[in-house]
Amino acid sequence: MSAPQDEGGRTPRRRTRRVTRALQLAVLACVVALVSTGCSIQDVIRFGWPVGVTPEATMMRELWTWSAIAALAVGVLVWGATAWAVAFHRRKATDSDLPRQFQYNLPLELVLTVLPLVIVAVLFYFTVVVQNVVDREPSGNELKIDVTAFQWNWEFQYPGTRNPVGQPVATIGTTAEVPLLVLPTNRPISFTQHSEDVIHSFWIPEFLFKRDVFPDPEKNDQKNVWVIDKIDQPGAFVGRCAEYCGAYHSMMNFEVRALPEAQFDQYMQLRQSIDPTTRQPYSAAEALAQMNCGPLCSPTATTTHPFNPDPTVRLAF
Ligand SMILES: [Cu+2]
Repeated sequence: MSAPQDEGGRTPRRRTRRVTRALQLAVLACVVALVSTGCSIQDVIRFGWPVGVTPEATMMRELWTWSAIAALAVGVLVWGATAWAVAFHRRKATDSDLPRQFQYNLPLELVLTVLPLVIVAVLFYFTVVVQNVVDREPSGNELKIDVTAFQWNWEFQYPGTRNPVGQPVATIGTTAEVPLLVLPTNRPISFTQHSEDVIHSFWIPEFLFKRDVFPDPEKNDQKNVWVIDKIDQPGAFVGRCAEYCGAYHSMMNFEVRALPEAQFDQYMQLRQSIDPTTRQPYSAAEALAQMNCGPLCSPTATTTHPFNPDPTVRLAF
C-alpha cells in the first residue's frame, strides 16, 4: 500500500516536514536577529522608546510596551494566516477545478468582528487610565515653569522669583546658545506654555510626552498646563520642537538639566543674586559654572549643540 498522494505528487508527511523546517528556520532567524543586536530584553520591549525619567513616562512606556505586544500578536496572527493561505492554497499545476466557491461564514464574521472590538476596548480602557494620570490638573504644590516658544527658540521662566533687577528668573535661548531648562529632581513640576508667534511643540523625548505650544492658548481653547510628579534622576535630557514652525524648526533644541534638589536651590539662589564679575544677575551658564559640579553643571548643553543658521551650510545632525 502506498501513502496517499496529493495532486502535487508529494506525500502530506513530506510537506509537513518541509513546513516545520521552514517554521524552525523563521524562529531561529528571529532569535538570531534579536540576540545579535546586543540589546537586553528591557531594551527590546521598549520597542525603540527612550527610558522614561518621570513616573508618567514609565506608565506611558508600559502602556506602549503592552500595546506593541498586542499589535505584534495581531500582526503575527494575520501574517501567519496570510502565509498559510499563500503556502497551502496555491494553485497547483494539476488543479483543474475551480476552488470551493464559498463566501459567507456568519459565525466566523461574528467572531472576527467581536474579537477586535474586545481588543480595542481593552486598549481603550488602559489608555484612559494612563491618560487620566498624565493629563491631570495641577494640584498647586508644583514648581511652576513658564515655557515660551518663539521662532526659533525658547524662553523658560520661573514665575514668582525675582532677581536683583526686579525681573523673574528667565533663560532665553539664542542662536549661539542652547537654552538650559534647569529643574529639580524629586519634585512635582507644572509647565505652562504659550507661543509668541506660530505653533510649536514642547517635547522632551525622555519624558515620553510633548504638548503643542499655541499662540493664545486660552482663545484657542487649548489646555496649556501639564504636570509631572517628578524627574526620577539627575541628568541632561535633550528637548526638541516637535511642530514644524518655519525655516529653523530643526534648530529649536533645548536641554533639560535635572539637578538634585540641594543643587537646584543653590542654582536658584545664584540666579537671584548678582554675579560680582559681571555686576549683573547670574545667567544660567554663569550660575552653573559657579556651582562647578562636574558634567551636571556644564554651562553649555551636553546633549545637543547650537546649529549654524547659515542656509548655505549643509546640516549634519
Ligand atoms: Cu518650533
